Amino acid sequence: MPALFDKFTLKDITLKNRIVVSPMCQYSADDGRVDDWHLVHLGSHAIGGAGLIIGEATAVSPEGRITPGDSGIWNDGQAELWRPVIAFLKKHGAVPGLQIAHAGRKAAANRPWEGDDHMKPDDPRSWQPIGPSAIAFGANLPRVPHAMTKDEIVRVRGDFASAAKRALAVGFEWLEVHFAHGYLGQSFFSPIANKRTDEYGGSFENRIRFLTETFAAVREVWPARLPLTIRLGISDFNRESQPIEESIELIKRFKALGLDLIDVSIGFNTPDVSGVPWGPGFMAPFAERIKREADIPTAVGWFIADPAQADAIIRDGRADLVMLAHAMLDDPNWPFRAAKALAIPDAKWTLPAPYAHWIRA
Ligand code: 536
Repeated sequence: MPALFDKFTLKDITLKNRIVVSPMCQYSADDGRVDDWHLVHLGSHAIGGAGLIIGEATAVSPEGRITPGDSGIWNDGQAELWRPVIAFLKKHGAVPGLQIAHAGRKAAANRPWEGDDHMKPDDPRSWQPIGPSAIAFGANLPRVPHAMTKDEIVRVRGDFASAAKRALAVGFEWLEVHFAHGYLGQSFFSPIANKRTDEYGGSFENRIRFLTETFAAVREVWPARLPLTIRLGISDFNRESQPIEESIELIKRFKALGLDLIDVSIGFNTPDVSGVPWGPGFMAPFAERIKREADIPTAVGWFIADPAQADAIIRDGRADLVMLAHAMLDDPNWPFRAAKALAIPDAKWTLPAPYAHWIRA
């Protein structure tokens, strides 16, 4: 079995190790436009030694933003601004990836540090959220979404494909479609959020239709030589959630449509997350089951911070990649720290030469 610091090849892309910087919303873009904040934030992780760095959930349309500060890729000008970020990541040995997203009924929220709740509907910065059904998430996100028409479903599917085309044009080499955390894609799959009575709701076949059609539209424009992944919320860990067996069947369908890897995450379609078995690496056993039953490479995250645990997840074959978020903010040089902890030879060369040459050990 490989280990944390072994290479990983998927399609034509090889990562120098199994450490991935998970997409982390910065809520710091102006009209979807990334800037020097994103360059320094993501650049610090390239310096730190991560193999793959995935840019934050980036909206495929203006109403798909979680907050007014989300990055967007619904026009070419926004896409162009990623070029310096991509160039820096590549120059320092990290593969540049992007997560494309639509927040659905969880859209039009305040930045977390400004309330983490829906903006007031009469706030001039706000907009009408959309979703599969006119059912609010609840709690801090009480706004009732507009139930999407079929024309809107077709439009958003096209928005995802256009976003993927732009991501490719500016040089991203890895693309992740966000179908987790109660956002639009995942909310179509969830019987909690989706009560439609047309061909996009009800049965398993109907609830997966928006996701499979959207994924197929993205795969059509994203080249076969580059990895295309999905972050899927496999369960809400409550009685109303779709069963995990349905998620595994859906992953098999995605695989048949050209999915290269599944990034295993949680549903979060309701504010009540009391059933989630929280703890460092709690998703790893689910990733392992999916890897085995759907026969597909997996990535897994959630509170993984201990190098020995990250290494064990790879060595035990539970996942092919580990996704780190909080741990990377705690220490952007986490890969270097992990290399030392795991007694990797020449650990200091996890860092670029201008840093490594100073380090004695
Ligand atoms: C983590 N989050 C994920 C986000 C933004 C908000 C925080 C995303 O995917 N864009 C999270 C997910 C689910 C439950 C708690 C925390």
